[in-house]
Amino acid sequence: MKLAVVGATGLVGSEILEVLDEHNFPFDELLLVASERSVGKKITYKNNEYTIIGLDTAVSLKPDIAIFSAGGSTSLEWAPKFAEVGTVVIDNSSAWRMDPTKKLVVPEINAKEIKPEDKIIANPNCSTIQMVLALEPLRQRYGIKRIVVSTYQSVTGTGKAAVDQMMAERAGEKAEMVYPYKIDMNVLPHIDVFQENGYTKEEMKMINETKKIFGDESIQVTATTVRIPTMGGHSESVNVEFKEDFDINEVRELLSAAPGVIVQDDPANLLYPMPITAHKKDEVFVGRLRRDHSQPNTLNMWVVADNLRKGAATNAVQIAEYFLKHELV
Ligand code: A2P
Ligand code: 11C
Repeated sequence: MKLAVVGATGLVGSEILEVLDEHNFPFDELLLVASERSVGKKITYKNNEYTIIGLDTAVSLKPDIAIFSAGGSTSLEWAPKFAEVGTVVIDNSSAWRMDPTKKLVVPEINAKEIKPEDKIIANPNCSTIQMVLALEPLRQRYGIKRIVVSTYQSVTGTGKAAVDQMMAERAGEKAEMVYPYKIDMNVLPHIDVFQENGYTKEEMKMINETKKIFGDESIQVTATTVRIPTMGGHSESVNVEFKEDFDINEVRELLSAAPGVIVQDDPANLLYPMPITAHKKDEVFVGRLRRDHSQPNTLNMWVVADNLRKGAATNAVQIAEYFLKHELV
């Protein structure tokens, strides 16, 4: 089993290495791949020293699985080259997500759709993954009509340079600007680029990816995505209208039994999900469960997950584990 991590020097790449270690992912050989700027640099991982290699070299070594997290343009250009030599590519970028020939996978929801001939699998956007995972058990039971989501997203979603901007601002130092405005002590109602329809690309990802993962174009979704000066994970206020009415205790039971979901909902004891407690955890945390009394069949929930974990690295590693478990590589 030869595994490549493309973008190994980045925030998601480093998280992938951590998750592989924690999950005892069984590889015989590990290829760490980054841009030409990093080729030749050394990384110590699990007491072994690895030399960063470039994409050309990595393709020539024909890994069985390559987990990509090096941006959309790298994926668009290189994922097909890996697929051509027989590598299964699990891609964290948005490059292939809405391609009708590619599967968009959250393993707990739709891994069964994966076929042996699938060579490029798309990992959804972080803010989409945590929302759909928390909604899936409720969708199965009550059916979903409409979702209204507002997000509070960590700077880690943008990458290393954004974390550096926030920390420099916090330290009163001159910051390299990644965002159009200061991010520390501020809130930006703006993630990714604005589209002609007035929504940002991040908002449209949440809308389109949710329908694709649930395999249901009839679900109505609207989103406002917001960057806040925090690090441990993304938070989301989710208002969901079901087709059928629900019982709030049953909602709690369904969520408590759902794989990968942890209910933290005890307001009397001030227990609710927060990025600081979700940080470095693989699960999605759900709390503030309460009926929306302003219309029938509608629930409010607060959903938090480490965006670099279940939102990116963990989900990708779980897809790789699915391929191994089902002998698809
Ligand atoms: P490098 O460190 O050599 O620039 P982040 O999102 O945290 O900034 O990380 C991006 C990751 O993607 C890094 O590992 C980065 O490598 C890698 N990367 C960026 N551009 C390319 C490219 N053209 N080819 C391969 N890897 C790339
Ligand atoms: C953010 N969701 O928090 C973005 C990061 O499509 O994979 C991930 C972008 C993507 O900024």
